Amino acid sequence: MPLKTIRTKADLAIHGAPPAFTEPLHVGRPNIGSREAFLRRVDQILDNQWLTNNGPMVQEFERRIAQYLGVKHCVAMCNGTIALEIAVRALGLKGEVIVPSWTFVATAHALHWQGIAPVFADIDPATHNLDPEAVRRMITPRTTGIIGVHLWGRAAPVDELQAIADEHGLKLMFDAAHAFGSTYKGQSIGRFGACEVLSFHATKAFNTMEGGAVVTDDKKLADAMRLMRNFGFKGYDNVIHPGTNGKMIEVCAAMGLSNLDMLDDVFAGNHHNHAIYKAALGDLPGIRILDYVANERNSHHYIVAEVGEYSAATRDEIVAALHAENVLARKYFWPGCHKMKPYRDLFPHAGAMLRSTESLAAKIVVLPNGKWVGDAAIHSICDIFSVLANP
Ligand code: T4K
Repeated sequence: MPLKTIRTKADLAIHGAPPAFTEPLHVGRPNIGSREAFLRRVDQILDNQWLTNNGPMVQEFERRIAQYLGVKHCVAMCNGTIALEIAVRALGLKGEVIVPSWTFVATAHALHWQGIAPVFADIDPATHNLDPEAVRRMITPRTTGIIGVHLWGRAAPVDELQAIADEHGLKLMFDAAHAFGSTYKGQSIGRFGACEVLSFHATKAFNTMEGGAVVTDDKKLADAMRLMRNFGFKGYDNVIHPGTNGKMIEVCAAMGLSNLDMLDDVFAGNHHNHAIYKAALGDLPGIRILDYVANERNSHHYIVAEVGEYSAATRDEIVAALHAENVLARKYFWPGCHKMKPYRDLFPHAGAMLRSTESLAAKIVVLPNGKWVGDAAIHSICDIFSVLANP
C-alpha cells in the first residue's frame, strides 16, 4: 500500500517528501501459483529420485505446453538463451542473421556467441517490432536467416517476414520469450516460422524459475535439438552429435506445471492492471501507453509507457523520480543492443540504419505489473507520473 497521497510536485520524494513505498516495487516480481501443488510435485520428485535428464515431470511439462500451444513438439531447456542458441544451431544458421536491436540482449548474444553476426534491422515505432522493409534493406549474400522477436508479447509481422524469408531462401525463427499465451491472427504464437523460442524466466508472466523451450511442428528439428540439449547422446555411451547441456530440471518443470494452472488468473489480473494504467496515463501530454491488439490474446505482462516530447518531464527524470519513491521502473531495452559494448565495437555505425530504435530507446519506461501489484499501488504510480508529465 502507498504511504502518501501525491497531488503536487512537493509531495514527491525527489523534492524531499518520504517515498511512497517502504519496500521496492519491482517490474519482474514472479507470479507464483499454488504452493501446495508445487510442493506436492517436489515431494514426488524426491520420492522418484529422478532430478533431471528428461525426467517424468519435464516430459509432462513438454506435453502440456505443446497441447496448450497446439504445436507438435516442445523441447524444454534450462533457459531461453540456451534454447535460442540450440535453435540457431539446429537450423544451421551462419554468416549473418537479421534481428532487431530493440530486444533483450540475449537475442543478439545467441548469435554472436556462436560466431554469427547479428545484423540489426530497424523497427516500426508504432508496434516496436521489426519493420519488414528495414529487414529487406539489411539482406546481403551472407544472410542465412531472420530472427523475429514478438516484443512485449505483441506478434511480430509474421506473414511479411515469412514472405521475405521465402523470397530470399532464408530460415525464419522467432524469439517468443515474451509471447507465451499470445496469438497472431487467432493462432497461438509458437506455431510460426521454422520454430519459436520461449523463456520461462522468473520475471516472465509464466515462469518455471529458470527455463525455456523451443516449439516446432518439425520432428527432425525437434529430434536434433533433443540430442543437442543432452551432449548429443543417443542412449548410453553413444554420442552421435555435438551438443551442450541445455536440460530443464525436474523442479523447474514442477514449478511450470503448478503455474500453468493459474495462467488465466495471471493474464486477467494483468489485463485489469493494464486498463487502470491506460485510463490514468493515456491522456497525459506526451505519454502513450502501448496497447495490445484487441482481438488477440496477450498476457498483458508488460506495461510499456512512451514519454514523448510533450511531456513536461523526460523519461530519465520520470524514472529517477519513480526510483526515489521505491518504484523500480525499468528502461527496457535501452539503449538497444547495437549500443552495448560488444556490438558497438563490432558495428560502430549501426545507428545510422536504426533511427526508430534510437528514438524509441530514449522514451521507454516499463512499469510494475503482476498479480501482486494492487490497484492502490498502481494509482499511486500513476499519480507520480501525472504530477511529473503535466506542466
Ligand atoms: N529474448 C528476450 C526477448 C528476452 O526478454 C529474454 C529474457 C531472453 C530472450 C532470454 O531468456 P532467458 O535466458 O532469461 O530465459 C530480465 C530477465 O533476466 C530476462 O529473463 C528477461 N528477458 C529480461 C527482459 O529481464 P534483468 O537483468 O532485467 O533481470 P533482473 O534480475 O534485474 O530482474 C528484473 C526484476 O525482477 C527486478 O526488478 C527484480 C525482479 N525479480 C527478479 C527475479 C529474478 C524478482 O522479484 N524475483 C526474481 O526471482 O533481465
